[in-house]
Formats: sequence, C-alpha cells, structure tokens
Amino acid sequence: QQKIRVAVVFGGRSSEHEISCVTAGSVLSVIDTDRYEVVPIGITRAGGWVLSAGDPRSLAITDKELPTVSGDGTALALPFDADSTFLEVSPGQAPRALERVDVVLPLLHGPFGEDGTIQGLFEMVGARYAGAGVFASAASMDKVFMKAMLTGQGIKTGPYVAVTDRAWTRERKRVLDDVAALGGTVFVKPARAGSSIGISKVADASDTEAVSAAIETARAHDPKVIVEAGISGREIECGVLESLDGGAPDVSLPAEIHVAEGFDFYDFEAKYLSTSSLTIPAGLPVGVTERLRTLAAETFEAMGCEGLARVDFFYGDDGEIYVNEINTMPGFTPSSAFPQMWAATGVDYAALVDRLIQTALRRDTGLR
Ligand code: G1L
Repeated sequence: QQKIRVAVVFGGRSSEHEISCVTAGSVLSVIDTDRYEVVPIGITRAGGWVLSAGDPRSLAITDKELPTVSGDGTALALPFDADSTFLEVSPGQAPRALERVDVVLPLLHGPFGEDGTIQGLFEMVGARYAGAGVFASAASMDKVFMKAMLTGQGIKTGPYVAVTDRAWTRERKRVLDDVAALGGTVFVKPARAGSSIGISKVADASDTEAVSAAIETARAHDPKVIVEAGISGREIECGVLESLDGGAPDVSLPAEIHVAEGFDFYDFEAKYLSTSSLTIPAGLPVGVTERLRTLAAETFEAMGCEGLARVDFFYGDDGEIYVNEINTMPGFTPSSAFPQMWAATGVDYAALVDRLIQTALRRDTGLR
C-alpha cells in the first residue's frame, strides 16, 4: 500500500527559526512511518529551501546548541546518514518540492509563515496543508483586523486603538488623545508580529511621553501598531481542533497561564526563557468553563480558521470574558500549552499530529 507523503516545512526567516526546528524535531519523531512517508523541508535564515532526508533527533536542543537549517544541511545534523541528500533551491523554485507530496505541515512562525503568504503558495501549487488558510492566517496575524472581525460578529474583545503609520506621522495628537481615553494601563504592540517582541506595558494611558516611546518601540517591528487597554483578570486559553466529520470544532479543557514572578505580562522572555506555568484544567466554575469553550469554537469559526488554533482569553475581574487573541500556529512542542491542553483532554501528541494530517487531507484543493 502506498504511503501518504507528508512534508514538514520548518526553520524559516523569522526570529523563531530555532523554535521551529525544535518543533519539527518533535513532530517528526511521532509521525507514524508505517502510514506516512515524511519529507522534511528546511528553510534557511536566508530563505533557501533545503530538502533533507534524515534523523529528527538532529533537531533536538543539545548542550546549549540550538538547531538551525543551513544551506548544506550540516547544521541540520551531525548524525545524518552519509547518503542523505541536500538540495538547496531558491524560494522561486520551492513549489517544485511540494508537487509530489500529499500534505504539508507548515511549522513556521511570523512573516512568510503564519501570515498567509506560504499558505498562498500551497494553494497555487495545489498542495493540501494543515492549519488555517490564506485569509484566516492573515486576518489572525493582524491584531487590528482580528479585533474588527470578532467585534463585528458580536464577540467581545478589549478596547483598543489602531495606530497606522500615517496616523502616527500626521495625526499624532489625535492618536495620543484616543490612547489616553482608554485610561489605566495599556499594552503597546506591533500589530502583526508573530512573537511577543516589541511589546511594552505603559502604566498610565495619559502619560504621552511613555506612550510615544512605546509606540516607537513597536514601530521598529511593524509600522502598524495596536494599543490595547489592560484588562485585569485571569489569562485563560483553549485549544481548538477542526472536526474530523464536518461538525462543530472540538475544544480542549481550558488552561490558566501564571506569568512568572517579576514579569509584567506574557512576553517573549516569560514565554520561552523563564518559568511561567500552566494549570490544566484551569480552576474555574463549570459555567465559566462552558462559556469559554463555546466562545473558543465561535471565535475559531468567526475567523474562518481550519485545522487548529489556540484562543487566548481574559476572564475579567468583572466576570466578563474577553477574547485576547487567536493564534493559528500555536507553540507545538510536547510541553507547549496547546499539546498539553489536548493531552489533558485525551488527545496525546502523536494523535494530535495525526489528526492535523487527517483534517488537512480532507481538504479540497480545487486542483485535483
Ligand atoms: F501544522 C499545523 F498543525 F498547522 C501547525 C503549524 C504550526 C501547528 C503548529 C504550528 N506552530 C509552529 O509552527 C510554531 C509555533 C512552532 C512556529 Cl515556530
């Protein structure tokens, strides 16, 4: 029997190159090779595509060494088979690498990974792929469009001000007035950054100097910035998976994030470098858990998501539930929140990877 060919695309041009490589190593190590033939495809920091056949163990973190994708495949791996082949192709030729696979798992963060661009490339070559499509990826990546889409469909998100490049250049006073009107603490973020880089917390929305400095910091990462009102409450998240039978999406048990002592919010450092912890399931009244799970499925559908997503909430001290964001490419190592929430719900890591492949295979490519 012919095996299903699964391409795992990883590495890439973002700041989370290494995290992507580590994730690929975990995914490759649990894919059932009796049923699937795996084609690992690495993308170098320079954007070159490297086709490789090799050992997923080479993508693990070793003594202080993070894995990466290099042009000749060497860094992919010291323990590679002698007959492994590495073929570097330019992004322009990349589609050729995808022509003969049945499904793609795009394990890529940030620009060109989760913003809909690589999904567009998959669409054009007729490749089925796991996760959100072009529109849902792009709309979920941009916090301003995400909030507009959710608000427009009756899903509550926190108050915010969008700061476009033009508004900041030409209507700075109006922007600062709008921000001041949010009141209290605000978070200033690049509107489309994949990771948590460039985020600042400003204790007083009417402190125009501090707000301006924070906007400039965010603008170094993206000319479009969002300023969000701080919501005092608990940070809760749920995993969502597309149904295998065309029904409503499935939602995991909720997790609560406890940000490590000394960190103001769940930023890059708190997320990857310190000791933030998760409680699964979050200790919440049954009614609140059910409201969260329903809202997670509604948010997934409101954004037009497919495959999987992690929906992050604030459970406000006022008893209201606000959607903070939806992440179409959540952290995906076995210890990340998304796999942990599903494990607690009865879907282990290998089953999760299998389910993502299976839902992707059900898609209609329109081409074949
Ligand atoms: F393939 C899936 F399922 F769609 C998928 C794609 C990407 C799951 C999880 C992720 N996550 C990541 O790629 C990352 C957060 C590790 C990027 Cl660095």
